[in-house]
Amino acid sequence: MMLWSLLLGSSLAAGLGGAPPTPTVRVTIDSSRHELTITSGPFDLPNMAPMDDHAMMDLGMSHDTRLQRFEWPVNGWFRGFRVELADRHGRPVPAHVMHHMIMVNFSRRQLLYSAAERLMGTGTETEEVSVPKTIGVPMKPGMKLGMYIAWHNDTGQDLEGVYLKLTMLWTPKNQNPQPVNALPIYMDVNLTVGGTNTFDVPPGKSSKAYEFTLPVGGRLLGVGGHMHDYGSSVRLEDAETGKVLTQVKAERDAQGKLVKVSRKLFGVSGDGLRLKAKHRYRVVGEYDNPTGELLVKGAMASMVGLFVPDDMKRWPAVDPRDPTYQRDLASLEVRGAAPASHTAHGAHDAQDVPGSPHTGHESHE
Ligand SMILES: [Cu+2]
Repeated sequence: MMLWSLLLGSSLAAGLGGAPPTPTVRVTIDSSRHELTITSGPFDLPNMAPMDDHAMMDLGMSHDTRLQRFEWPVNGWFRGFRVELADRHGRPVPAHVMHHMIMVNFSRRQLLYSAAERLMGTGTETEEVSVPKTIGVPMKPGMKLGMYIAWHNDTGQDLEGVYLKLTMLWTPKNQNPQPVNALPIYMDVNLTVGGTNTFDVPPGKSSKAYEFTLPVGGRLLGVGGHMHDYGSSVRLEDAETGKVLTQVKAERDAQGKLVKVSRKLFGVSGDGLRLKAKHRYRVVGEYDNPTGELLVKGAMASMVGLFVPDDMKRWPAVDPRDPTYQRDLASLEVRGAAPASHTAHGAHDAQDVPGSPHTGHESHE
């Protein structure tokens, strides 16, 4: 609380000079409440046009900040977060000004991909998220994290010296019984690590699929999905039997545009959805495009969830020399680096959709 007001005070002073502020990130620990506070800013956010016009997305009306790095400081399990925004006068800023925020954990690999873990992602719709204390994402001091934010200020006024305050809840190492290790899992139908995950959608019904195996078995506790307009569903299948294991469905309006994507919870205390090691699975995205036109790079389809591995020791290690992993790092490094990068993305209109998680692989900006 104290730090928060100090930071606001110093930004007020710095903001008067006219030069754009240099955002920094600070981490404070509240050991009694088991909360970390990540304070990022100040950011000057000029007012922008509303983003209901999809064409504006193409023009890069919102875009990512550069990656801000910090180290996770405590031993325990990450179990939730909340986000608050304030301007340089300490006045609350509407939460939707933060379009999305992605947290990357460079110290751990993703289960499916040779890419850094996306520890969390949040969009305009999620201000507060937590899981029961019986589960959590295992974290160690010194883990290298990085975050980036996409702002979209459509409040009608320029905002100066905006700070994002992210509170991360953790469960301490000495909790008894210890939480079950639950890690993010990301399954995309068309991801090129370090590149893009968009694909073309022909008129009518179509689908796109990606097959994978897991190096360690475990259970899925719940899943959500991400699709764009005209998406119908994302499902997970047993690729060896063809059996559908779970799916999330799009709620669409009369024109087929995405309203929201459903979620599935398998119960944190139950067995969840069991997935076996070295067994072939398939994630499949279904589209039904009524426009009669090919939508070039118009689609994404992915499923995200929490996965409890049977053996944490068999979680694949980061291989810093792997070219795929290096491409992922390079793509993160250039985020927000050059204004020119804001011209190269496809139309995107799904990130305001509730239940549409952000994974940090999208070229959404
Ligand atoms: Cu997308």
